[in-house]
Amino acid sequence: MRKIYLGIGTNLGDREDNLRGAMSMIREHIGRVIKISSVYETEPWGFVTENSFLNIVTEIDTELDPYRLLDQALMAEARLGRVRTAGGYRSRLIDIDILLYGRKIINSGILKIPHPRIHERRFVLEPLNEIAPEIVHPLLKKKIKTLLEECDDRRSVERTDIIIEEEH
Ligand code: PH2
Ligand code: MG
Ligand code: MG
Repeated sequence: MRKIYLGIGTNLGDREDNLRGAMSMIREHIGRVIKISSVYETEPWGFVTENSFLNIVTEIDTELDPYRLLDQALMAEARLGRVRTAGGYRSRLIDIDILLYGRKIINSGILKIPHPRIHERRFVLEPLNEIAPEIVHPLLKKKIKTLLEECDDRRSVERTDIIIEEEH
């Protein structure tokens, strides 16, 4: 059983509904949900669009190995209606990214763990810091709270009152 962190983002359609759909796919196909961050309204990073994002980070216990996990994340995105096109970043209904998989490091053509841009993105670091400030990035060897302090991304990241799931 491994502790993993997934980053989830959406900037098209009913964004709250997309986040709820992603969490229910994760429960069904990926593992046990341990923690979910608040929902953050975030400015697009790396491309220009009118549509701002909602982002969350979730901690999961999974029995899937990293490649099975990747398959399941891609399948969940597809079932939630995501259509992938070639080229740069595009607006999307849902994106489910593997941020961390225990302390594992993987650097293959199709899978890079930790996610290579965690430390450059406030839309990832703010929610991750909310649920896991003390975990150490296995390559950068720094705590998430330190990466957040050192992050120079100044795009807006605002915590919202949106409830994705009631406590249970
Ligand atoms: N995802 C991207 C590119 N840019 N910007 C925000 N605010 N949130 C995202 O989830 C996001 C992004 C690529 O996956
Ligand atoms: Mg992404
Ligand atoms: Mg992705």
